[in-house]
Amino acid sequence: MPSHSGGMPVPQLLPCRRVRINPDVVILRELKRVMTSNLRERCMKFYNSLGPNPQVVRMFAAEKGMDLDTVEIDIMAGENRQAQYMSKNPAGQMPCLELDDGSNLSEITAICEYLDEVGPGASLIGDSPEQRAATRMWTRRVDLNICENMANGFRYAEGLPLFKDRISTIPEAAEGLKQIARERLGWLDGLISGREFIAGDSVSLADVLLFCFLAFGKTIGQPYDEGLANLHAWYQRMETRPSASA
Ligand SMILES: N[C@@H](CCC(=O)N[C@@H](CS)C(=O)NCC(=O)O)C(=O)O
Repeated sequence: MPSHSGGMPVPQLLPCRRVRINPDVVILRELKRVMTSNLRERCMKFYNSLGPNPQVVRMFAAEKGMDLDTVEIDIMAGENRQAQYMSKNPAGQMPCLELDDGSNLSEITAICEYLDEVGPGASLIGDSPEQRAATRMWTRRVDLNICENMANGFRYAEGLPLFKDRISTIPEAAEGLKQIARERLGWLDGLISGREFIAGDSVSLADVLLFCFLAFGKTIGQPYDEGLANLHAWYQRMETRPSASA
């Protein structure tokens, strides 16, 4: 065996022997993880509909290389507000992920975190506590400052005919909410200067979330300002990803 010690005495590895990992065990463990994730993928049922929220999960799953079994729900006809669907998601909102044990998960960031853990492929949340915390910080910034304001701006204005009998609406708040979303996009534009992705060096949940809402914004009279150079370049990069059409 060649020595890499440069003539120095090789230290005894005795204490480490107890934790040394057998490569066969590692391979078996990885095989088990992949097989389990494939099984989960097969059994899970994704309740899908129109709108940016389900799109976030579809795009996230596509980034992970997951193909979800999908059930379509007609939100225009209010199917999501009827007892059968509300027994899965009492908020009456789309989407929802039925797990293989029959339980249901809603709220898109929670669904994406779940898929990240059980699915194959690289993590879009992070591989270390620091990366995961950074992704969650940026995701929450994007969600609370931009997506939520855009969504409520829509629900209280263009979406009012659909939402007025479903939720409490505040039509007089619509323009202000849209204005806040625009301001926060300007703030984000400065923060992502020199970055390829919002939360770090690789694509994350924060990117998927914002991309889907900005794409939606273009269709509902809330296009982002293409003069925000960093944001616009980032959006154009995101648009070229195969997952963007999921
Ligand atoms: N906070 C929810 C938001 C879900 C949401 O607003 N979904 C929209 C579709 S994009 C919806 O269900 N709209 C129809 C309705 O509320 O009746 C989540 O994270 O899943």
